[in-house]
Amino acid sequence: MYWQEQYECMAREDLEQLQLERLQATLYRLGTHVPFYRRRLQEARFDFETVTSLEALAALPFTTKEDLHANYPYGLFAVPLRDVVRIHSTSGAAGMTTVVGYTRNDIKNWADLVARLFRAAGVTAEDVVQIAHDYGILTGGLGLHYGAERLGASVIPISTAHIKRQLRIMRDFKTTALVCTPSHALKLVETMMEVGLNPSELSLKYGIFGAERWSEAMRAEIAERLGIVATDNYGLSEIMGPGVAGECRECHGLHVNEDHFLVEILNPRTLQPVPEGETGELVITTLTKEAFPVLRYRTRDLASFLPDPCPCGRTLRRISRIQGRSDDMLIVRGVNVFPGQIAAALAEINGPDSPYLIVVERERHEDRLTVMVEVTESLFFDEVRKQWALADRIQERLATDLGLQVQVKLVEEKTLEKVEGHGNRVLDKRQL
Ligand code: DLL
Repeated sequence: MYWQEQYECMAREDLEQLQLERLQATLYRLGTHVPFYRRRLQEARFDFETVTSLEALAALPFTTKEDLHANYPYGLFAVPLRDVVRIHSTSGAAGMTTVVGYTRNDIKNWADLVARLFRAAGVTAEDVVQIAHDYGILTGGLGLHYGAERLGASVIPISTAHIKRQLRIMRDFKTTALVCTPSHALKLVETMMEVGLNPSELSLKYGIFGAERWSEAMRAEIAERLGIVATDNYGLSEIMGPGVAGECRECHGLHVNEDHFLVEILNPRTLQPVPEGETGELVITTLTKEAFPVLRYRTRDLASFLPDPCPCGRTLRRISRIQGRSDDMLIVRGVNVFPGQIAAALAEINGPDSPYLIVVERERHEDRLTVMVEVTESLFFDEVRKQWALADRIQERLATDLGLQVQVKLVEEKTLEKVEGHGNRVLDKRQL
């Protein structure tokens, strides 16, 4: 049931010693190889000699998404590109994209950490693992793929398209583990009903779900309708991708891979630790990353620590499910979307002050993002062709910037004032 028992079940004292040594090495790497961090550490009057315990972390500077953007694309890499064997990225226009790199050793560690989460969920080398995350520049597909292969499972890299084909393959290839977002799993269940495929015709035993927020109610529904054990796993590209934390078969909290990541939970306003068990923002420091180490990265994801110990025997601390965000990021079909990206594109195309509203809905388990844009009276009553051309331009631009198909609806001036929830320009109608 373990993949790397010596680390997953390590005595706390030994783990903390290992973390300290790895933190020292990471700080050295950052301070000597990355000018941005050298400056930050100098500004904080940091002295390597003072890092004699993990408490030293509290005095170190934070890293934010804005820092990553300001150093686009390679400014925060700690090794020359010749040592980088993989590059991933999040969606976004140039300057709003996060670019991350991996050395060969980073890829090896990543595969092991993902193998841990598969193993913790019950998956073994005997299993047939079908991965329905996007196999592209995002970290989900390839990250999970390498981990499942490392475990020795038979991996089907089905990716996200052609839902009926996914089902046929799942039945014919006798898939035992389904890996995707929770909403994609529900979409599969619904399509099964439509095409008359009975879950008993499948060989599924495990569902390994992550990349977006979900609830216990969703877990119960997926588990029951597919007859599987459904576990949650969490990760983010800035830190590594999937494999940062994952649930064991207790299905009660996600074990953080603490030998590779140092996690703090802080009050997002005061940036001080929250009292034990309370919810705050996850702040993560990488301990082994070579190409793209990060110091105290503010993830903006909200969670709490769960009390020790876990009956599974792992000593790695657990966090709760992700309960929300401390910023306005949305996740739409597994893709991170910042309302600011949409605002910037609209400002360029339709003028800086044009009112808009972003509406996110989940219909038949599929997310839909619609951007409503107010246009001047003259255009609204003008030729339909001109309206279409504008809507097309916005749609194309957003598809490029976000990596996501978006619906664009042009509306008459002053329409949006009347829409409920307009205050923050985002109306998220999904019930999670
Ligand atoms: O979503 C990595 C991943 C892929 C994790 C596949 C698990 C499975 P990003 O695209 O950088 O990376 O998005 C990271 O997604 O900051 C969270 O807000 C959210 N997120 C990821 N996993 C979970 C989860 C991948 N289990 C952002 N529950 C993170 C809730 C999640 N939110």
